[in-house]
Amino acid sequence: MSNSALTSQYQPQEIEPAQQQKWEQQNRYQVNNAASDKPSRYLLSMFPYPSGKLHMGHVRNYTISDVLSRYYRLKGYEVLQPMGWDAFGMPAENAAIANAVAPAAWTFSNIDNMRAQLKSLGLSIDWSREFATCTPEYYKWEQWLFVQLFKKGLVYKKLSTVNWDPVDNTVLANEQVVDGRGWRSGALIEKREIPMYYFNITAYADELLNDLDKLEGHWPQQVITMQRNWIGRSEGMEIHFPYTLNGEEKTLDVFTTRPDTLMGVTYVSVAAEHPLAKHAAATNPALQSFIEACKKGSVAEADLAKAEKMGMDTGLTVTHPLTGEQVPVWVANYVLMSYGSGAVMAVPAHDERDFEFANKYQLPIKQVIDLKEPHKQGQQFDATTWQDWYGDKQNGVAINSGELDGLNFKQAFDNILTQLEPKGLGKKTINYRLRDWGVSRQRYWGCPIPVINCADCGTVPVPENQLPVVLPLDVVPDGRGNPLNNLTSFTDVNCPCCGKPAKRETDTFDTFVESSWYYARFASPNYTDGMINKVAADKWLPVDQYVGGVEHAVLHLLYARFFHKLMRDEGLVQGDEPFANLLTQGMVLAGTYLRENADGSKSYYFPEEVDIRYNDKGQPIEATLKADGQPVKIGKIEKMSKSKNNGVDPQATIDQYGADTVRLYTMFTAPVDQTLEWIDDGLKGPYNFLKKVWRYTIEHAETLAQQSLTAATLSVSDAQSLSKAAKSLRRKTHDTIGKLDDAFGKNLALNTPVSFLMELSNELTAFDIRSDSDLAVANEALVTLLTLLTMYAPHMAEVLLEELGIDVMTLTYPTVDTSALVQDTITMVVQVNGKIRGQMDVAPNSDSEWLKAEAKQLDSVAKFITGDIVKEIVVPNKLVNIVVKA
Ligand code: ANZ
Ligand code: ZN
Repeated sequence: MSNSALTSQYQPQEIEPAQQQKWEQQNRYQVNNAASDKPSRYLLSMFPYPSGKLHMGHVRNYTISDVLSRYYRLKGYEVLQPMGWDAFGMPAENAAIANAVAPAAWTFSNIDNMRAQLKSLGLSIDWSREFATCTPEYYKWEQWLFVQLFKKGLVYKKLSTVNWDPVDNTVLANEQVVDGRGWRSGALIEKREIPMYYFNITAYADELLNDLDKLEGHWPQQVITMQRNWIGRSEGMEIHFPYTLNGEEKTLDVFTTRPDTLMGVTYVSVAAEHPLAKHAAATNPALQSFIEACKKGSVAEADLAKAEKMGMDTGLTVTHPLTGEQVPVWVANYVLMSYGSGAVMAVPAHDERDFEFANKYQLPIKQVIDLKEPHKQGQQFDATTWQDWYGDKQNGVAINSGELDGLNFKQAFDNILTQLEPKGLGKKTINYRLRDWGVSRQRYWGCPIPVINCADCGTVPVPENQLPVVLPLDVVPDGRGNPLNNLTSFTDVNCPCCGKPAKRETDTFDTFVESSWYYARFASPNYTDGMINKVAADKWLPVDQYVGGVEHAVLHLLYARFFHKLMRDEGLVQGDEPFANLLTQGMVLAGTYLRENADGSKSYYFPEEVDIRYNDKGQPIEATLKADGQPVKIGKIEKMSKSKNNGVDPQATIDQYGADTVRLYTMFTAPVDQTLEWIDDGLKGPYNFLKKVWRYTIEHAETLAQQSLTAATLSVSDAQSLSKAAKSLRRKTHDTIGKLDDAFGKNLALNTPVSFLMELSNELTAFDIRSDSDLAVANEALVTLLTLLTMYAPHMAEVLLEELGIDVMTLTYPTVDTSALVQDTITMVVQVNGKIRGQMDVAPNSDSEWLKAEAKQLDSVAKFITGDIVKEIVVPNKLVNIVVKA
């Protein structure tokens, strides 16, 4: 029974912190790893980098998984929703350089701030599982896995090129190189080759590709496609072009997906780094400088595709494997050393890049594919429409190709293979665009790579009983190299093999390593006997629903999928995939206000700095700067970002309206996977909705108290004899229960339920209580509304349910009373010549003839039937229209 302690005013600032404190004291959202009869559900949002401040993207991300978590709890699931920190990475080092504060101190104080902000959102998180990836308790286990993989040969060391800043004596990440210069020193960047560690992800390429089939329908199609393209499987042939060098027989190997065009090869092109190019350059200074120029440019594939085709003849030739003719070898800037074998058999008639190149350097073009399609028959090959001739494996047949003539792609492929394979000049191969994953970073703030370099024994993994290799914390990087290199207490060790003095590796892991397995660690975050406790992993994994930004569609998800398979092969986890379902939430956008400066640059202003006039749709139409009263331009609606000054601070918004309103607003404004355009004014709608529900509940509680009734025991009896209005409210109540269930369970539509709840609330507050049974119906509607609202506005909904004397600990998802959904009468409109003249209450789906007769008998209708009836139209369950001759 309520003893109404609540005021009639909705005050989120009062109730929210109190609720959060209560949940914490009750350990409400803590789950354990013991077996249970309840089904389990693991909901995970991509964990944040502790930058220090929550942004709206976080709010949206975490609210989505929280609403789902609360839904599954109501449905009787045991729900795990954890939170942690992706805590290594460059921003901490940059902050250290700027403010001379140790990265660890900076990171942990940021974590404290962000944890408090997350808690103020009222997320139902099991905080007992929280961890930061920068702690040795966590990264010990990725060092351990690295050592296992090293032993298995799934990790190896290879020379690779890095950006070297010769002034700061440091390796720079690509984003630290601005216009070819170091971001701090301004020095011209050089390329250097240094040894790096690689994870052999290509060994899993086929599995990573094939298992995408299992995710079909559970992940956004776009993400699956991006993963497929990134892995980039190509089936083709490796073809060998023989040549003699200094009396030695050699072959130049090319990878091609179109061996059927072999007879159209007019030259062969190799990458600038190709050994044959180097060989030719030794005696050709012009070629040497061309090769040097090629190396300077960007190595990004996208840039190469855009760059102008450039090349140079090496003067060397190789032998065509079918005709025995000599084919010239060119160096070309569009050939990648890292793909296939770094050499291409050029077929300018049927490949766009070769075509462009051949035209530029006047190399011959030879058509070797014709099309079976009748309209193409006999048409002369036209260089400008070469695309029409290219790539049509289904319809193309070989021409100008000797004995291959008339064969289609498949036939030509097989024919060439049978000719070349016995001579060792060709074999079937599969190539992947995917490269092995280079994980070495020459940075301090990361997980130390657990190896020791010994002059005698080489690369020695740190023995398991010496793990973790702990990162020293009392270090402040200054931007000049990795400070670990100067820390002899860290570097100087004895070789675990021979005992002689050796050097510890100072490179650290790419931070993608930490984020590749955190989801699994959440099952047993404090486990000290291994990477993952198998019992816990079996209970919780895979993640049932993963929620995050589409910007992680390629790398993070690919690496996590790879790690899951590595851990599976270590016997740590079951199943092949880490994330059963994926939801990629849309970005949060906001309007921008700016001025264009004389030099073409733009100054962006915060909305607070601007006076804005809105039209009645809430769109800004005019803005002036408060400081000078002069106009500013209303810019585009863009992703919230620091550079555009259009970020809305979640904390300020929570302080003003309360978390429940912010949660409702972010869920209700747009479908979860689409962009959300933030409009401050928009918060008023959900806020007023909550206020109204609050007021209604307080009044309802008073009514119950006056009659010595309780909400928990009051129930609707004899539902069949209710008034029409009461039946209609009951129908709305039960309809809403079902609709929300569908929205959550089937479509992950989290926006529409809010409108359904608002509709239910409107119908409830408009409902006139005239009897005891009416009161019971209103009570049922209200309890249902509040129960469903616990998902979106958990603080307020729980406080109000308790006010009504309902035990929130045993709350379950309401069940639909299907009998309440049955509509025993419906109201149909009657028109004469299209004008509404009356209405009638009838049984749904009544017979049309009967309806027409009934309609004509209504007094209000009959008096307008003044002439002959020419037509009678019945729209089932809606209207009857009688057309009368004038
Ligand atoms: C002859 C040919 C004829 C080709 C034709 C295409 C069309 P995907 O499908 O992406 O695997 N290629 C091979 N190695 C290369 C390298 N290192 N750098 C740049 N290009 C390279 O691409 C395979 C095709 O890309 C191969 O098939 C080869 O050109 C080229 F009508 O060989 B093709
Ligand atoms: Zn040694």
